[in-house]
Amino acid sequence: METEHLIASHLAEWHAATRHPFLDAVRDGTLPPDAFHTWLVQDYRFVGDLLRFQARLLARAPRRAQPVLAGGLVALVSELGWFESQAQQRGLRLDAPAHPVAAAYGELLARLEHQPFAVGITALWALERAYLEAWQHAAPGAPAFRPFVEHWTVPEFAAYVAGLADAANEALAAAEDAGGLAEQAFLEVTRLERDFWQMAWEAAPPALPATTAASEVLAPAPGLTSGSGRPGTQAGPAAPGVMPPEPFAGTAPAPELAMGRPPPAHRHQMGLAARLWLAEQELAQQALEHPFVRALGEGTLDRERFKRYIAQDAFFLEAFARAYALALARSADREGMAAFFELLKGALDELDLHRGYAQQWQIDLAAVEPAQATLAYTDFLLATAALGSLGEVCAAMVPCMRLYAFLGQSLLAARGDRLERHPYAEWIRTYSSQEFEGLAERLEALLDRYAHDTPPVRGAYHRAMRLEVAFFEAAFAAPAETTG
Ligand code: MP5
Repeated sequence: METEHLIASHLAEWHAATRHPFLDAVRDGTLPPDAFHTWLVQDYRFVGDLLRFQARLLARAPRRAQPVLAGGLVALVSELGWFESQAQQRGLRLDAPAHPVAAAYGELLARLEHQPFAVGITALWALERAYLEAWQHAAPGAPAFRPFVEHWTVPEFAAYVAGLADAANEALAAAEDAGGLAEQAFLEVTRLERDFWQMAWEAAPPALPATTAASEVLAPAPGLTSGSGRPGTQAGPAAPGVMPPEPFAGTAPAPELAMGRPPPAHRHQMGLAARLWLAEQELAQQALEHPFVRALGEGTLDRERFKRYIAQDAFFLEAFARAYALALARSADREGMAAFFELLKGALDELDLHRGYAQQWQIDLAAVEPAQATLAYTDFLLATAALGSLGEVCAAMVPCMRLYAFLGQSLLAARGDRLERHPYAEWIRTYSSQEFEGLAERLEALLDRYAHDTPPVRGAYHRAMRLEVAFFEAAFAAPAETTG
């Protein structure tokens, strides 16, 4: 029996597995925080179980099924990291005990290890295909849930599911006597998929950190659903304490939870931008731990240093905007032009923010003398934009966006999403905002599109990362009295 035939023969069950009020609520933004949190925690556990299952399935896979299973396995490891950073950004913990439905799913996977390969690969295809269709059903998703919808609806994921179908069909054709067991496994998967949504939908309030209100846990950043350009400056709501209803099982969050959020990695085939960012985690951490950034996050940075930094940053941003303009001019297609146009507009908006700062903090932007570190960066950017390939230009520009999104999101998360009476709240809000994350992702998509994994591209990305750290270094080292 073929995979498509399995779905066609059990349409009602399939429908129940892939359509659920949970998914409707993801689409229209009405999903209760508890339901989302429960799903996130339990699905993280599930993916852990799936990883073990898939590793064992790969160990006994026929030669032709190895590539798709191995590729998926690598992606599952990064998916666990992605879950961790999504949870961290939302201030959610992932270490709750298994719900009976998640436990039952884990048991099914364990049982399948003792069944023919054809049965295991059919079950794997079914559960991935169910997720593809379920999240397609929720698309495009309310802004708070969009990263999740995208995660399971990108073309790479659909291609992965198609690859699993091929492997399952080949295995089923080769082992005809496994058909009955495969159909049974397919039905068990569909039932558990339905139960999984239902479990989350009916969730009792999950364990939350003591300082996080349920209403705050959904959005990675304030202003997320405002759709209003720059986030406002008003303080977030005071969070009433919510005590965990039961003791946490397992260990405290691992230290690597503080790692950079990988860009929306196409989990089943990590893009170049995602790989470049992962390769630069050391410099990303160096930037996050830099005394300038740390003091900025804690609100203890002295005003003169901040003013000086803003003045230099305004100078830098003008060059950055010009680099976008050069990239726009060199785009071979309308899509690229439109994307660079929007990014250019984002950079100009950011410059407006600096103009606002300049007024508020009495900085004369016209009188800014660029520092060495600033000139090193702008010269590099403009030279690359003028002479490099379009892929190299993207590689030179992405670090600025991705790093600042990372810094903004990390600094906000470190403060438990609260910025009342913080002198640099607006800076943190800007760079932790969904809008900024969207711009970073947009540029990363252009990098994935135009760049190849070549030494000049890697070199440009790495150089920009180093220049970013040097920029903070200069801002911190600058004598406080000589503000620009
Ligand atoms: C998947 C999932 C898809 N994450 N959770 C459930 C309950 N079913 C299917 O697996 P993957 O590997 O995350 O795409």
